[in-house]
Amino acid sequence: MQARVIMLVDLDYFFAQCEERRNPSLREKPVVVCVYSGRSEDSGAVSTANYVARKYGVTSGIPIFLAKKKLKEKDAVFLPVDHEFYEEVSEKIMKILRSHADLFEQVGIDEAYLDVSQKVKGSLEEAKELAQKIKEEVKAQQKLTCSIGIGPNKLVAKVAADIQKPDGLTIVKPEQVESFLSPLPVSRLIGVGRKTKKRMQTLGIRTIGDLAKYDVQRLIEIFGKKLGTYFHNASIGEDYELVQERGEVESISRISTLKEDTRDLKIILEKTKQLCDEVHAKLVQRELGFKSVGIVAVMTDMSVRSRSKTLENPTNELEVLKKIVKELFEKFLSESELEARRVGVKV
Ligand code: DCP
Ligand code: CA
Ligand code: CA
Repeated sequence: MQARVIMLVDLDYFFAQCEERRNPSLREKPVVVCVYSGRSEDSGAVSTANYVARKYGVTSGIPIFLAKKKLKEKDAVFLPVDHEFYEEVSEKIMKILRSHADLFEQVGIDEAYLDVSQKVKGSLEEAKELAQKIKEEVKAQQKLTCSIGIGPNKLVAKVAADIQKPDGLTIVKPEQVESFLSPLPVSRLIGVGRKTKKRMQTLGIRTIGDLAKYDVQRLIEIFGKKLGTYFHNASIGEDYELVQERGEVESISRISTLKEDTRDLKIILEKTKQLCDEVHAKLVQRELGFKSVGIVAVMTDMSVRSRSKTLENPTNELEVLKKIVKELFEKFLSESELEARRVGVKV
C-alpha cells in the first residue's frame, strides 16, 4: 500500500492577523485580540496576539490586565474579538484549501487536514510544491499567512505544522517520523495537556522519545486502555485516522458573566436557566433538536473547563436541557475547588 500524504494547514495568529489585514497600520505594533467579560474595563482574557506582542510574553488565555502590563509603553493595540469577520475570512480560505485536497476536514476556525495522496501521487516533492502553491494562493487572495505540516498521517502533520511558525512549511518523511518526534516534549501531542504532562513527568517521561520507550502495559495501567494505547501509538507516530469531511453537526451556545465569582450551585443555575432558555429559543426558531449537552465555566484563574453528556436520542425539550445542565454543574463543582467567573451552555 502506498503511504498517505497528509497536510495540516493552520493560519498564523489568526484573529490578530485578520485585524492586521483590515488595518495594515497595525502590522508593526503589538496587537492583542481580547474577550472582554464586560464586568470591568480590563476584565477578560486574551484570545490571541500577533507575534510582535508574543515577544513580550502575551499569549492566548492570559488576563487582559496582565497583557497590558507586559505591553506598557509599547504602543500596543487592544481590540475586541469580531467572530463574524473571522468566520467570513475563514470560510473563504477553507474554500481554497478544499479545492486542493482529495479529502478535506476542517478542524476549528483556522485549521484543516488535507489528504493529498492522490493529488501528489504519493510524492513528497510534489506535496511540497502543492503546499507552496496553497500558501501563495491564500496570501494572494486573502492576504494571510499560514503554516503547513506534511506527514504520513494526521498526527505527524499536526505536530509538523506547529514546529515552524509563522509562515512555516515542515515536511516529515515516513522514515524520519521517529527521529522527528523523539526529542520533542510530550506536550506537543494532542491530548497531553498540563495535567497529563505533569503526571508523565513524575514517571520520568519528558520527551516523546521517553514516552515511546515506556512500557505500553504500564501506560495502560496508569491512563486506562484507551488513552494508554493512544499515547503509545502517538509516541511512535502511528495514526490511522482518516481525513474526513465533518458532517452537518453544529452547535448553539450561550455564555455569560456571573455578577460575582462563585461556586454556589444555586446562583450558577439561576444564570444557566436563562442561558438554557436562550439556547432553546434558538433551537425552536431553527426547528432543531439536540443530541449532546455541554457546560463551560471560565474560572477565576481564567482557565476554561467544560463537561458534556451525549443523549441516547435527540430531543428538543427544554426541561431535559435544564436537567442535564444541572447534573453537569453539580458534578463539576464537586470536582473543582475554584470559583466560576463565566458560565455557558451548549448543545
Ligand atoms: N483562540 C482563542 N483562545 C485560545 C486559543 C485560541 O480565542 N485560548 C482563538 C484565537 C486564535 C484562533 O482561536 O487566533 C486559532 O487558535 P490557534 O491556537 O491556532 O492560535 P493562533 O492562530 O492565534 O496562533 P498560531 O500562529 O500559534 O497558530
Ligand atoms: Ca493558528
Ligand atoms: Ca489552530
